[in-house]
Order: sequence, then structure tokens, then C-alpha cells
Amino acid sequence: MNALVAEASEKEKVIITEKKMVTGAQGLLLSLLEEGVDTIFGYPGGAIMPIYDALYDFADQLKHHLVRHEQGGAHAAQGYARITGKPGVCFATSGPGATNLITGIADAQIDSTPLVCITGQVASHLLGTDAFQETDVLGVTMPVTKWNYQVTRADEIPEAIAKAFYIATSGRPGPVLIDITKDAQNAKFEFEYKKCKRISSYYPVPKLNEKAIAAAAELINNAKKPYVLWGQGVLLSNAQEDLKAFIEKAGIPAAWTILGLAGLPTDHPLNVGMLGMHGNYGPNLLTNECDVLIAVGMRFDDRVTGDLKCYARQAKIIHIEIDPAEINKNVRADVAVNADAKVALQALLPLINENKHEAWLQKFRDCAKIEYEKVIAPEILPTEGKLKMAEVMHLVSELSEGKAVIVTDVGQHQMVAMRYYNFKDTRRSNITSGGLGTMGFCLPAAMGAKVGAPDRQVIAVIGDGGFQMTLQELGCIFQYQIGVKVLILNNNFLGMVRQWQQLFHQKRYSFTEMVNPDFVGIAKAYGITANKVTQRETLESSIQAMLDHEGPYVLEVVVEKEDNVFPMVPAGDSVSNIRLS
Ligand SMILES: Cc1ncc(C[n+]2csc(CCOP(=O)(O)OP(=O)(O)O)c2C)c(N)n1
Repeated sequence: MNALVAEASEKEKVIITEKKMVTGAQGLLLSLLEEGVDTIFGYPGGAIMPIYDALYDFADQLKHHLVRHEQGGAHAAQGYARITGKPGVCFATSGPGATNLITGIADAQIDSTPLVCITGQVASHLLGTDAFQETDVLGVTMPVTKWNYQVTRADEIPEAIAKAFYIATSGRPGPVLIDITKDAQNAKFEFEYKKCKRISSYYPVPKLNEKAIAAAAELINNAKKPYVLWGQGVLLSNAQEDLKAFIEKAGIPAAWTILGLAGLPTDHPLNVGMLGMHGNYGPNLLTNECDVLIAVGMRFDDRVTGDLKCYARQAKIIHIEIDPAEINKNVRADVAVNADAKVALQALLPLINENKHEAWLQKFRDCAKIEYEKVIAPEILPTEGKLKMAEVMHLVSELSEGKAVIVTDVGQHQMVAMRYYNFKDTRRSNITSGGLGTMGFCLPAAMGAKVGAPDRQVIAVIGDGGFQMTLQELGCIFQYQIGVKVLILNNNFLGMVRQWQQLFHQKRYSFTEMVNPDFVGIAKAYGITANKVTQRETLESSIQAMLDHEGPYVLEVVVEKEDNVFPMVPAGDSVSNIRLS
């Protein structure tokens, strides 16, 4: 109760301390404090006014950031959650406020990000009457939330919030939404809070199957060409060190999905690179040569597997995964280990033999050499022509010493950033929209990440298309002086779609060319320092100036219009058919 007592008016203090009576709105905020929340991203409106009114008294403990669009609020909460590991909290009003959250919620669902979204709702006596700003937000969010619930009585609030936090963070994390009617926000009740520790018929923490662990260890110990693929599950269970110990002991090459990136330093000798459509040559090609494939905390997304009919058919598959629904969904597991990545890796470690698979590793090195000569060197070290996205990212990596948090949007720049940033810091250093591929994610997510990790250098890498989807969050960045560095790689095209049009639609550039505004002017109008680079000679000093700047900064780099990202596995093709050009 101390929070409310500290902030409430003298008159209220007496009432609250003596009777512990609070409004639903106050009860919500007290519940959030009980869950350790100190940061909220949100946007007010009629149906959530009582909550915002109560927030006025809690401003010191609950730092609310007024975003400029609810989608930005959801993405900011995602960025905050992804960097801190704590659930991100966002507020929105009913109707359009709630529906504006949906993209962020769906993104969080597919990328396993814990969110607690609070929406205001019309008063309960108006439910179902098509009242002003009434939307069936439960119905709308049902398929994209891990759980949602409508509160119509103030005294339900603490229990609903306790459940929300438990569900969002346990097992495979995900978004939850609590919709609170206006009368429930206003009504008084006696506040009491109990954290949720279990819910009947919900078993988020699987019991480790020792037999499966033993079977996995046996396969690994007898393998000649074992291969680890890791995903975000490693980061979500903080198993970076466990993964390293495991692959180092058994001498196994390991490749990452785009959500697993930075779980190991990029230049670790056993880190062979990126999987998937624009991943590295060896990691894709040799998937179809390994004899035991060990998937850790990843879900065999189609962007990773390509055509399943010719995906790792020769290999025995070990699938370590916390969500039982993912096991045998896309790829059949010979050994299924339904477990948290850290628990499984720690159980496996003593059972696996020390090993070195020199000849097998050499195959990855040989592929890497081919890719370096054919693709990477010309991309990062061009001496003439327009600037290339890869050389920009290569320089950003060098100048920030591989220690920054890189937040990306969706498109060519996203793939390039992941391919060419040399991550040295394995603390959650890569944030992207992987599963949903949401343009507009980056700017607000980077903002949320910087709020969650103010001491880290956070760089938002965005295309000219995606930037224009949520650029209004420059307003929020300016208002709270959130020191994000925004790097726009401007090719004046919806580049990734243009690349597909070039390669698969006979260069018919149907509605992908962009006539862009003055991005520097826009940033400056928001009060943010900005600069534009077009020449190779000034690229390095401009990036350095951005990195050295104290507060928020926008750097627009004009790059080659028709730059392509290679290698590429054409959509739906076999990973063996990866193209270098
Ligand atoms: C909300 C949304 N709409 C459409 C798409 C389809 N899409 C994927 S990449 C892309 C082009 C992105 O262009 P830009 O932001 O300029 O980045 P670039 O590819 O040029 O680096 C589009 C339109 C999407 N991913 N998300």
C-alpha cells in the first residue's frame, strides 16, 4: 500500500490506510507495482480515463511514456521486454486504441515476447450495445494472445493481473491482454495482492525426461557430423553459457536463427553463422549433410527450413523445445526433449563426450571461404559506386566494437544488419521482428529497448519504407530524450520486395519505388539531431558522430538503389539450392 499512500491526497491517505479501499484503477496500478513494474508505454482515451487519472498520483513509481500511436506502444513494450527479460506493459483505450495494439500483440505472440496489455473498455452495462468505441477486444485478440480476460468488477483486478504476469512469463512467454470496463475502474474494493504461482491444467514447466536426455546424448556421442541449430529459446532461458559449454565440449558447429542471433559471439570458432533464406552458405547447405541435427529452442520456421520435403532427411533430429506444440509440428523429432533450453543443456553436458569434429568443421570453413570471396568481400569492401548496405553495417560494427544492441525492422537492411554486425556481447543484443516480419517494428522497439537498457548503445537499423510506418515515435523519443541512434538505410525502394520482383517477376517493379521526404528535416522538426550521408568519404566520420552523440540521433545513409542481399534460398525451395548470386 505504501505507493498509494505516498502519492495520494491527504484525504485519500486516511481512507486507504484505514480501510484499504481503493478504486479499480488504483488497484490495477498497485498490482503492477506488486509485480515489479516501473515502466509503461501507453496512450489514453475515454474508456481508460480512470486509470490515467490514478496514474497521475503514481508518476514517480510508474514511468509512463506517452507513445504517438498504440502500435508504437505495443512494439516499445516488446523492445523493453526483449532486452530486460521482464514483461513489457502497455495501456490503450477501447475500440481503436485496442485495435491499434493488435499488430504488436501478434508480433509478440509469434516471437514469444511477454507482454501485459491493459485496455479500457466501455462500462459493463453498455457491453454488446455498439456503444461509442466499443470493440470486442477479447474476440479480436483471442488468436494472438496467450491469454485474455475481461474484468467487469473491481475486485477481480488483482487476481487477473497476477495471472496475467504468471502466464505471460512462464513456459514459452507470450502476450496477455486484460480488458477492464470503465465501471470496474471506478468502483471501490478492498485491495489485497497474492502472486500467482500455479493455474490448474496449465503446466508451463515440463518435467525433464531423463530417458530422452540419455537418448539424445547417445546420438550426439555417436555422431560424425553433428550440427546444432539454436533459436531464441537459448536467450529466453539465459542459456548462452550453457550452449557454449555444450558445443565446446562436443566440438559441434552451431548456427543461429535470426531470433537466436548473438546467443554466442559472432566470431566464436564454432559459430558457423546464420540459417535461413538470407543466411550463410555453409549453414544452409550442410543442413542436408549433417548426421545428427540438434535443434535448441527453435521452431523450424519455414524461412529456416525451406522445402520440408528435402530438409535434413538424412539426419537424426533431436529437438529441445519448451513448447510441446512445436515438437513434431514441422519436422519430426527422433528424440524429443520437451524442456527449457538451459535445463536440457545442463542435463546433457555431463553425458556427452569431449570431441572434435575437425573434418566436419572444415567443410563449414570451406563454404565460408567461398561465400567470403563471392559475396562478402565485394559487399563490405567496395571501392567505387554507390554506398552498399553491407559496408555501412560493417563499419557500424567496427566503430561500435560489436557491443551495441542492434534493433532491426523488416527487409533487406534487416538481413544485412544480421549478416554483417559482429556481435561480441551475448546479453540480448539483437532485437527484430522475426516471425511476423512487421515493418514499423524497429523504431518503437528500439525506443523501448533503450528505456529498458539506458546504459547500452541501442542502434535502430531501418529501411526508408519501415521508418515511415511508425516515424511518429520520434515524438516520444524527443519528449523523453530516449538516446536511440536511428540509422536509415535509404535505397528509395521497398527493397526486399523489389529484390523479389527483380529475381522472380522479371524486374517488373510494381509499386515498390518510393519518393521519399526529407528525413533529416523530419527528424530536426522533432528536435532530434540528424545528418545525411551520400559519399563513402564521409561515411565513417558520420557514423562515429552518431555513436558519440549523447542523445537521440538520426543518420540517413543513401545507399545503392538496386542492391541485393545474397545468399538466398528462394521461397519454398530446398536449403541445398541456396544461391550466391
Ligand atoms: C507491415 C508490413 N507490410 C508489408 C510488408 C512486406 N514487406 C516486407 S519487406 C518490405 C520492404 C521493406 O522496405 P524498406 O523498409 O525500405 O526496407 P529495405 O527492404 O529496402 O531494406 C515489405 C513491403 C511487411 N513485412 N510488413
